[in-house]
Amino acid sequence: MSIALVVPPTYAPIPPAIHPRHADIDAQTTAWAHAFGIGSAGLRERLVTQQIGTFAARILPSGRREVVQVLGDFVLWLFGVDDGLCEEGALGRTPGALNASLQRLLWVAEHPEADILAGDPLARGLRDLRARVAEYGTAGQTKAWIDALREYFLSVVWEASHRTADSVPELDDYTLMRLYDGATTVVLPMLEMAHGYELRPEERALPGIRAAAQAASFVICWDNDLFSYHKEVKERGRTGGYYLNVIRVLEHHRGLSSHQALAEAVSQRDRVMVLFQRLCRALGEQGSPQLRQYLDDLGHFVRGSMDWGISSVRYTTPDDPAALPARFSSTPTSTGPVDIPSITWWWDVLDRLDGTAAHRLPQPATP
Ligand code: 3E9
Ligand code: MG
Ligand code: MG
Ligand code: MG
Ligand code: MG
Ligand code: MG
Repeated sequence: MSIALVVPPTYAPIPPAIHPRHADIDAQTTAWAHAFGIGSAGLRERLVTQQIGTFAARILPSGRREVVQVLGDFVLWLFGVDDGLCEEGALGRTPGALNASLQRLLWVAEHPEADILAGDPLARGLRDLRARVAEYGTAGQTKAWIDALREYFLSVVWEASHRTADSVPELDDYTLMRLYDGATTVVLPMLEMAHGYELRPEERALPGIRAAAQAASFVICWDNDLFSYHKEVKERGRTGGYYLNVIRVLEHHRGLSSHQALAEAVSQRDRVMVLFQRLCRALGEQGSPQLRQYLDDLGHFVRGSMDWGISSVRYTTPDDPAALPARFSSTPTSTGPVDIPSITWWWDVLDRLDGTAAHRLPQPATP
């Protein structure tokens, strides 16, 4: 029996917010899960208590109502895949077969006309989500969403290979995997759709914008690793004894105790949160209105994930409560770059943005 980890209040420079229709959105996500029969009956009964629609309402506090609903239903669907197929199911220990199943789902997302998986609840749910994404998004955003789904699927197969081998990836590989298998990148197109703008390709490709989006993903995923640690350790019975989060990675590869690993993970996420804020400030000063909206949306995604993470029964597990913070902190535990080779370029980008007074984002050509 391990000693319970007490997760401290983490640094939150972004204020909380929630969509005024959050209660309806949450109720409709529950109805959607039942209508499409997502997950086994047991998994579905758990998922519909976890306020996943409320989570969507926190991510998009001022988003278009219909798109917030798409996001709520989609996140529930993602948990149907992540919990049901990857973490609790037999496929999670057979990466090749998991990949085959996920590629079939991807085919449905890309070609909803295809006559496959007609009776499969996850495929039917995905067809519905695909139709709604195409209704509220542009063709470019629909493609971006499908491409992000492919990235997510690729990363969960990578994770399944570690589960199968009962291995723990090193921190740098874990980071690369986690920035996709946390499914944050599949949410990004919905931020745009919910506010009726579309980033220009040259804006999306800017190093600062890529770094800001990835930094947001990092904070969201590290926070999840802190807040879900108790659940993940506790659920080992359901997940065949395997779990993977940054605390386990730091314990395993650096020989840290769980308390030391927790402190190190908090320090990493605080450093990236500070970086995220600085990137947003530097980019926002010169960016287009849609770019400023995107940065604002990323901030709501980060803060909404924190507020949902400390309050959903998914993580609080009231029958055996997790020691989660009841509030957040206004100061970071540390600042400065995080020593993970794959991501140190984020700080180089910030230095360039801060150091280049004449820096200008590309503007649309004037006719
Ligand atoms: C997260 O990792 C798995 C995703 C499928 C969660 C779906 C949520 C989002 C798309 C928004 C991002 C929010 C996060 C990362 C919660 P993991 O560790 O399997 O999630 P768990 O809830 O089991 O800790
Ligand atoms: Mg997972
Ligand atoms: Mg999980
Ligand atoms: Mg459309
Ligand atoms: Mg987790
Ligand atoms: Mg706002």
